[in-house]
Amino acid sequence: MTEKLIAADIVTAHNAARENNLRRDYEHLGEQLDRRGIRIDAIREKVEKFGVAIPSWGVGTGGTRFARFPGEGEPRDVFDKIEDCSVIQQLTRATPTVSLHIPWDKADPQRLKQAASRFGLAFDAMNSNTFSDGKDQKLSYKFGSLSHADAAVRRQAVEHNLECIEIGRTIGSKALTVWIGDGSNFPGQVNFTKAFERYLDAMRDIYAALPEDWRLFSEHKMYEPAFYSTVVQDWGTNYLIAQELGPKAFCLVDLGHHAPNVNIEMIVARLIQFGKLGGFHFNDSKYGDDDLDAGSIDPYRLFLVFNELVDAELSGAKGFDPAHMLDQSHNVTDPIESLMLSAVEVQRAYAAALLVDRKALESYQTENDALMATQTLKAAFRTDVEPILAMARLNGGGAIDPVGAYREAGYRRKVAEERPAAVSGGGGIV
Ligand code: LRH
Ligand code: MN
Ligand code: MN
Repeated sequence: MTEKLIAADIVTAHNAARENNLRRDYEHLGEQLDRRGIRIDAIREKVEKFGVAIPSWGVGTGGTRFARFPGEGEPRDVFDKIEDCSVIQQLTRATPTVSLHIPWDKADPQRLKQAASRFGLAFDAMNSNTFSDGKDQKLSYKFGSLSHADAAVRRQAVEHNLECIEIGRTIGSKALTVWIGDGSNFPGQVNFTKAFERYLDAMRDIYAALPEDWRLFSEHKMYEPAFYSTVVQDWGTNYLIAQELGPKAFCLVDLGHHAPNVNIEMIVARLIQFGKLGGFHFNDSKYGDDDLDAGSIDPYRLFLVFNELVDAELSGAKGFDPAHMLDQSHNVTDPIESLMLSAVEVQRAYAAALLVDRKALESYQTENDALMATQTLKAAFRTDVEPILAMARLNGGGAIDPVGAYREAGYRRKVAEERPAAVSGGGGIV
C-alpha cells in the first residue's frame, strides 16, 4: 500500500460532490466526439497513461536575482520535497516521477529510494549542477565547467556528472540531463571553437560512463547566466552534440530556452525526424527563460508542440520516446498548486492534440488548403477536454479539482507548522 498525505476521506468527499456533474459533462463531450469519429474512452485511456516528471527544485518557492520571498512550509530537504511531490501525484495522478538535481538533493541513495517508494513514486532523469559552486568544491565554475580552459576544472565537472550517474543508478533513474552555464559575457572572452571542442571531449567522458540502458540528455539555452554567448546555445549545436556522442545521446528541449518567437514546434519536428529528441522541460515564458507555469502564457504553442508529438506517436516514428518533465520557478504562487495545474496543462495539450483529424489535415495539406488545414488544428485546440482529464483523475483515485481538494485538505497550513521557515537550497533563480 502506498502512503497518502491527503486523507482519503477528504478526496472521496470532494469527488462525491462533483462526480454527477462530471459524468454528465463527460457523456456530453463523448457524444460530440462520437460525431467526429473519436471514441472518448480511447483518449481518456491514453491520458491516464501519460505522465510528466516533477522537478524537485520546483516545489520550493523560486525567486529572481533581485529577491526571493519564501513561502510558508517550504520543503527543508529532499525528503520534504518528495512528500510534496507525492501530494501532487496523489491529486493529479499525472506526475508519477521526480527529477532530482545534485548536489541540491544529495542524500543517501537508499533513503531516497525508500522515500519515493513509500508513495509509489519513481525517479526520472538526474540533473547535474556545474553552473554554481557547491559547498566543499575545490575549483570554481565561475569561468565555466565542462568547457573550462583548465583541464582540472573540466575533470572536476566530469567527476560530478559521474557521481550523478552513480546516484541515479542506485535509485533507478535511467537518464542524465546536462545543462551547463558555460559561455561568455564579452566578445573575445572565449574562443567559440576551442570551448566547444573542450565541452565535447568532456561529454565523451561522461557518455562513456553511461550504463547500457541509460540516455544522456543535453539541454541548450541561448543565454543566461552567460549573456554574450553560451557553449550549448541552440538546437543546432545540441543536435551536433547528440550526433557526435552517439546513439544514447539526445537533445532536451526546455521551452523557455529559445529566442523570442522561435518556432519551437518545428525544432521538435526536426529532432524527431532525425531520432534525437530526448525530452522536454515544460514551462511557459513571455520574454526569456521566465519559468512560468506551463500553458499560462501561450497554451496554443504548447498544443502545437504536442501536435508534433502525437503525430510522431501515431505514425510510429523510430526510437520516439521523449521524457516529459516540468521545469518551473514559482515566485508568487504555492508551488504545489502551480505544479498540479501545470501537469494538467501538459495533459490538456496532449489530449487536445489527440483530437486532431489527421486524415483531414493531410488532405488539406496536399490540396494546399491553408485555411482548412489550420482550422483542423484549431478545432482540436478549441475542444474543452477538461471532462476527459477530470475523469482520468477520478479513475486513478485523484481529485476532480486538484487545487480545490488541496485547499480543502489544508496541506500547506499543516506543513507550515511542521517545517520552520527555512532558506531552501537551490531553485532560486534558475
Ligand atoms: C537552466 C535550467 C536547467 C537547470 C534548471 C534548474 O535554466 O533550465 O534545466 O537544470 O534550470
Ligand atoms: Mn531546464
Ligand atoms: Mn531554464
